[in-house]
Amino acid sequence: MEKTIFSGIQPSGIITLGNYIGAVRNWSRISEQGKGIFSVVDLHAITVRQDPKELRERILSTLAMVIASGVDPEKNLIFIQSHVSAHCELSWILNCYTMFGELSRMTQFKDKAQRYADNINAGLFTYPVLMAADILLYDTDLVPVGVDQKQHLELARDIATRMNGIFPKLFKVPEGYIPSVGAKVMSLTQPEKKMSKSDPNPKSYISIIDEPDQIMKKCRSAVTDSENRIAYEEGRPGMNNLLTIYSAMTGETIEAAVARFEGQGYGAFKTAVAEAIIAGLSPLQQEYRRLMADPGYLRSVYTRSAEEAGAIAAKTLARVHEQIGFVGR
Ligand code: ATP
Ligand code: LTN
Repeated sequence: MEKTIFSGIQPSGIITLGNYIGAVRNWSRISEQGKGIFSVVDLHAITVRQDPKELRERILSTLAMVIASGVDPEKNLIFIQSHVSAHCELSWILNCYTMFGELSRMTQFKDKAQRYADNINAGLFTYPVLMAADILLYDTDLVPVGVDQKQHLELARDIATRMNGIFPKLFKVPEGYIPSVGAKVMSLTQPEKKMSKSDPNPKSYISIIDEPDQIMKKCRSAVTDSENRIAYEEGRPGMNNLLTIYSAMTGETIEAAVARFEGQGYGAFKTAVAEAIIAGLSPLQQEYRRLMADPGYLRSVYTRSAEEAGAIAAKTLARVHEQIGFVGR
């Protein structure tokens, strides 16, 4: 049986090198093992305030970036979450089988509640339940994500397992797929924090559409340390992060990269990291520009994908309604 792969990305900024290495580029790689269903999760994005005009533009540019990153729209579905209403419908049902205490333990909620202290809305709290609905609607086998989503994925598995205990075989329990290198790319300015596309400081991240000279500048000013030795070691988050990025972009192991740069200064190393990023992103950037110039094509991808995804999701939702005791339409 062909595997189903599902993942999502928020249109909350421009896709960063962290999103790309940790998640999106793996979408195309593992979707070769089966059917990929990928979503631009606009419903998740509004858990934080968004400007409507910017949000609309970002939903489309995020979709284009996903395609440019290698996900083939002929073989996979790439849709906009709000176009498939079953996500909200299943989310409500799952809410009733999710405990307040479980959601209170989610570290992303605790972090975001601190960061957006003036807007701790109920959506921010129940965010992981909507994510569970996204995954469970498609009887997903594999969920490619960065390590920051591991806790949410565990919760989705817990909800599925709990409901299966009440309603036998209701859901398929999904597995995560977290890459061995680059599952958590760190901020360039505060390397103890993860690189995040909604970081207010653009120097902290590399967006996948940054120009070569911006990439060079950001890498050269990345925070490291004063050890002046290129090595992957405990307690050196800035250095370790640059080595991880280099390894992820070139395919060379971290050990081989350390050997290659032995005895060289930070300047030469940072330049080489920037060059590896520029070379790796260049084909993607060309494809992105081509796609953005063709809104009709993007529209055809998200319309067709939402139709197909909607049909699968409707079946799952009907199965859930039936088992929990609702009256069919
Ligand atoms: P936001 O800053 O708005 O919270 P984000 O940059 O954290 O967004 P998401 O849209 O929440 O990005 O995540 C999309 C995917 O990218 C997820 O699978 C997530 O695990 C992965 N991801 C996000 N940041 C990183 C990172 N720094 N390193 C590796 N993977 C990441
Ligand atoms: N919460 C994820 C985005 C996301 C997702 C999903 C990932 C929403 N729904 C379903 C995998 C599967 C995040 O990256 N913050």
